[in-house]
Amino acid sequence: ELKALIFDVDGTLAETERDGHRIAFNRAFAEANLNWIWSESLYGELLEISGGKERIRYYLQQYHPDLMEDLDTLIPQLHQDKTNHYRHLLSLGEIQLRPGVKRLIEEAYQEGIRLAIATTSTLANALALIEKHLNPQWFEVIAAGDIVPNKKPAPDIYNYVLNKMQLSPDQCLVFEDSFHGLQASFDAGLQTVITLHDYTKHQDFSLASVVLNHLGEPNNNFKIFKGDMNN
Ligand code: XBP
Ligand code: MG
Repeated sequence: ELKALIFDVDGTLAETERDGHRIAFNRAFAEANLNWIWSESLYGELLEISGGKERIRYYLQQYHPDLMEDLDTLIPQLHQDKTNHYRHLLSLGEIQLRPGVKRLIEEAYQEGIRLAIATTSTLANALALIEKHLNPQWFEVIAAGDIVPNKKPAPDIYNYVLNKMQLSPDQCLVFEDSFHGLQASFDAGLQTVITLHDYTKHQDFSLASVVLNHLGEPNNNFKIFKGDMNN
């Protein structure tokens, strides 16, 4: 029996990456007088690495391996500045929810289906989006960022949510947008609905239960459907 829905944030609740996180990273770099600019296409590449701090470190290893700065100080500072810029962008209402997200979450809540968040991004960032467009109190667990040692594609964040809610994987349904997210949920034994967007539409989603363009109507084309979600 379905007891809970578990949502990823970035890419799933809203398309936060290109016009949100990416812009915030670039603002933090510019303020620190660093001439690093993450273009849309470069950012697509960098999304291979989950977590903002991890992403900056990866970028430096790839593109500025000669950098002499103390990265253990620089990265957390840049990332804190980036978080502030991101929260500011969200507070302005620059980032909207994806189609159907609010309706699904509201209706599930009203039906007594339990709700949770499982995200790689920083808690402050996840909350900024949820406070702006939804209601943090609807979610029994908001699991984010560094709360577990290993970020997605590791299953840790999903195992954490299952443990907190005292539910088994077959009582839950996950909503994700990326290959990394799907790997994480799959390895935790969970069934997953994927909603596609530009950064992830070419990824391999063969482990998903359903792959959709989005959760809205009327043009909610089924791309792939396999397995019986009622099981
Ligand atoms: C989201 C992430 C995050 C965001 C940036 O992945 O990987 O790192 O890009 O947020 P998912 P932070 O949707 O799989 O959770 O800078 O706060 O990490
Ligand atoms: Mg995501």
